[in-house]
Amino acid sequence: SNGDVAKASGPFVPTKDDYQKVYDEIARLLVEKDDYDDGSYGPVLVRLAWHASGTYDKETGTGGSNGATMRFAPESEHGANAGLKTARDFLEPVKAKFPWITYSDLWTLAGVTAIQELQGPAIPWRPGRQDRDVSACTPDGRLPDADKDHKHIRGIFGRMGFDDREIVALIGAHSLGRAHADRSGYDGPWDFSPTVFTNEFFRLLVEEKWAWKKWSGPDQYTDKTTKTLMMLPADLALIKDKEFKKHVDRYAKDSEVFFKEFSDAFVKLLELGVPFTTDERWVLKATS
Ligand code: ZEM
Repeated sequence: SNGDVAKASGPFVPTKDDYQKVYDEIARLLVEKDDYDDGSYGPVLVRLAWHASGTYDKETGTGGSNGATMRFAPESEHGANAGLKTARDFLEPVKAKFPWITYSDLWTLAGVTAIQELQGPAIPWRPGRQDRDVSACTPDGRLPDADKDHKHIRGIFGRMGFDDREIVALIGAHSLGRAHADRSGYDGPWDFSPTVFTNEFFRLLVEEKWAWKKWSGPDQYTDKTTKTLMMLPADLALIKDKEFKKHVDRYAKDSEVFFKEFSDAFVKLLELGVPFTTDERWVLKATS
């Protein structure tokens, strides 16, 4: 009938099921492509979602996940984004299979997928981001430096609109992944299970003794017990600052509280500056 023709030729409006298919494809590739780093692209996908979103400036409304401007130089060349091409390239086959999804939605959804598949908290997510062109690239310097203190951290995250509690919760993502000498210059994982989302980052931060690593690379800390783990100067700022430390202690003690507060803060991070047209968020189903 004519009705069917009109329906078939109308604009494709993806549903929750369509986004679940994208989620499932990312999850499938995470398992299939396990010959990378500690066995998962998950951590670098989380970092991509964070660096795509963490450029937000609440005063000007610029930056944030809406736009996916890290596709373009100069943003792709910013020092902070070194190594994230790995994550963007990982997602290209997904974009090819589901061309209707914007890069901005795909990159944030990939961060959500990675956290859930690596046994982290449920992260409610919604689509609606639009890709923008090179003119929307953000200036360098909006992401935090690893060699700075609590004042720098509060300044950077305050510009996005985060308070102390949210800042500490978010940096708990360092439970995942590692630093790479050929990317940031730093080297090593923060904990013993870099492909499982846990509160171990916080537990180790307070329970382990951290000493300067003796090496020719940038100043970083190593654990006195095994000398196999690392902390950035910015990570140590979370226990040197009294207000930050309160939250580190809470999260070290209680994984459930950390999971809940991380989820809330990560949802907020991924939505900074996005002109959504829907209030509804979905928790897409994890594979296990
Ligand atoms: Zn990170 N991060 N980050 N971070 N990050 C690295 C790696 C990862 C800081 C930082 O300088 C660095 C948040 C906050 C902050 C992840 C997630 C999140 C690395 C190592 C550095 C240097 C990069 C490399 O060499 O590959 C600083 C200074 C931060 C705040 C003060 C927040 C917030 C995050 C998410 C919510 C993740 C998952 C990684 C691991 C990436 C990987 O490839 O394994």
